[in-house]
Amino acid sequence: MLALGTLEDLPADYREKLTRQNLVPLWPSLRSVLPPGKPALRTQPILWSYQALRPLLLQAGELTPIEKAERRVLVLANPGHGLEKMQASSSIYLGMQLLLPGEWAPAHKHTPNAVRMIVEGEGAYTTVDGEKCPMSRGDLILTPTGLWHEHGHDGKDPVVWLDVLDLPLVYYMEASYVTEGKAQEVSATMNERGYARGGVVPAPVFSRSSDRRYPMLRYAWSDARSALLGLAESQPGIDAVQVAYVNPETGGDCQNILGFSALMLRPGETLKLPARSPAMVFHLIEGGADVEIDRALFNLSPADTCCAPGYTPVTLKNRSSEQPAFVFIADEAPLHKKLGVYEVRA
Ligand code: 1HN
Repeated sequence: MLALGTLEDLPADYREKLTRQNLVPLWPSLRSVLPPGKPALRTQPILWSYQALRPLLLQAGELTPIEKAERRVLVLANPGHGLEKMQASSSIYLGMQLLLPGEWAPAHKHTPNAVRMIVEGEGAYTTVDGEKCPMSRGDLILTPTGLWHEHGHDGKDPVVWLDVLDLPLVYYMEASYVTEGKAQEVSATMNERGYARGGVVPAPVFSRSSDRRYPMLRYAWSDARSALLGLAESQPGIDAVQVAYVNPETGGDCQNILGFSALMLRPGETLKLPARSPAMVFHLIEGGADVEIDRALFNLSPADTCCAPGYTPVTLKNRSSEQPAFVFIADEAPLHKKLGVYEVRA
């Protein structure tokens, strides 16, 4: 590839004239915005150990009352983007949130989409669009763009969950903002019960289809886990024992920008994922797994979280030859597919 002219090749007075007119020559920067063959990846493979972050999160509970935090979160930031950017990847934000017994995180709605993956503790709930969603380990709760949400806690022990948002992308788009509100009235609990069996959906008065854009807000871990075990048992030849969290009315991704799935690594299984353009996040729900990303090797224990840049092959390995391991995955695939830049490399 031909070497292009640099800024220094240009006379200083010419460069000054350009700057004064808010003009920039493209050629000195062309190779860096359009590198050959593969993008320049800022996202680094990073592991956030739960054992290391948990005491710091609990300490935040002592240092900062909920009224002074609104959301008490330690952000899982990728140093490749600069910690202050609060990004795990180009489009994924991750944070570990702590809610203590009796605390309340007030209602608001915002343009970025969020999901919560519950990590530990019982008795907390989040109310989304009037639906009260109880939180237990492994449950996935959606807070799609524009829906009111608030969190409460009637239990006895601290509750922690992993927040996954498309905030970096929406912020980059200059489209990120919040609206504060008052406590919601609970109008429904457990709407998801109507969708608890694949293939049958609520059809009131025979008029199929819900008028809700997000008909299902809570995906119980007990259901996802038994779906994975059932899949492993009924289809022993399947490449990957994986289920996607989808909109049960459309079968499509459950949110617009990020995709979510759960993976079971069978005892002794090693799973090689091809290099794909979207970045990915892995959060271990149960068991023990090794994750190899480029030259990085992470040994995940339960509640550990790691991220992989796009265009990079990933190998997942169950450390146990007797027990399955269960992994929650978030990725940027819906975004890449909608924008037409999605790639899988052999
Ligand atoms: C948010 O609304 C929550 O509602 C958590 O719990 C984390 C991070 C950035 C922007 C909004 C929540 C968030 C957030």
